[in-house]
Amino acid sequence: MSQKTALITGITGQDGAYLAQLLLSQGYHVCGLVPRRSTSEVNLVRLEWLGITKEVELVDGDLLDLSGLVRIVQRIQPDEVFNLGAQSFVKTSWDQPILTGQVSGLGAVNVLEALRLIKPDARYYQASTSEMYGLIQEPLQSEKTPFYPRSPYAAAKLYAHWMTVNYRESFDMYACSGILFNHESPLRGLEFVTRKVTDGVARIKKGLETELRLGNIDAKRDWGHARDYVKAMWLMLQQDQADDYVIATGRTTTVRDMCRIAFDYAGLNMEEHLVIDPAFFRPAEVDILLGDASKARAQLGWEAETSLEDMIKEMVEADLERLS
Ligand code: GDR
Repeated sequence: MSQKTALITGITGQDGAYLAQLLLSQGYHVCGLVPRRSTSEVNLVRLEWLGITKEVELVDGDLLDLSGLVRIVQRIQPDEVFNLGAQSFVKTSWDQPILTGQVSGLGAVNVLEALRLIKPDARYYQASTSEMYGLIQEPLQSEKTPFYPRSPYAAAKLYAHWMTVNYRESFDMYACSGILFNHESPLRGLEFVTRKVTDGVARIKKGLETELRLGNIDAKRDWGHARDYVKAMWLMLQQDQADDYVIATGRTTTVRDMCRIAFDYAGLNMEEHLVIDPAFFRPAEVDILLGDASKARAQLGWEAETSLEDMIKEMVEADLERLS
């Protein structure tokens, strides 16, 4: 069989890097879209960390630029396209609601349009999110649970989600939406709470800081490992028919308890260091998320493999090493 070509938007992010690694191990030619503005350098730290920077082909392009996307699709003729690019930090989306709508919402439609025009038989993966459930309508969220977004980010992602469904139904395109619950790793950005915690714990352990400032520690999330979750993305594009899937662990934990796991692992007393700071509260909060991934288990044979404890341990260790 001839080599498959994949295009990943958001390749420089956590999921993009792990997915690129997985696809390379499967023998794909991997292209990654990188938005490059003026002289700013592309952030390759995650691809470097995994040692795969030289194995991927980086293409300059932007989710906001349809004609550029059309040219890229024309040139590389991708078999599979993974749209992971987004303004993905929920809190920032209240400060940048329009940019978030353009990148995380319309950006997906630009990719779908480029494929519809040039390569309608390409398989498309949309990075949808548990944030779309927002103010939860059912205690356990599945593909059938109604959505109730609680941030400009979630509203933008919901638009992209329905457009993915719509392109599948309108144009018979193989377009899938993965509704992924929170997924973390040592490659997670420092703005997200797990990595903020593991980095903060490592700094305190090394004597570089004395406190860790967090917002709402009563929020509960269903946290899995990004390395496990990118496998689900790939599996979704290998089926006979396109469909949407929830990807989650089925366990929910408060930010407080996740934080305690990190402090305990480092042999530190959380109460001595944790400070609650109103600056990190959000205008509207998603209080609790808990995913039901039974459809993915039954149809994709996918299951979360890494426990929260093992993941936090891996992240604390990686942060301690980074600081050494
Ligand atoms: P989330 O992730 O908003 O769920 O979206 P994040 O890690 O930012 O927040 C999780 C929960 O922790 C609470 N929290 C804090 N969060 C941050 N970032 N910083 C803090 O200091 C802090 N203190 C408490 C938050 O209020 C929230 O309840 C992530 C993103 O990756 C999205 O792009 C993705 O779609 C979803 O996960 C699934």
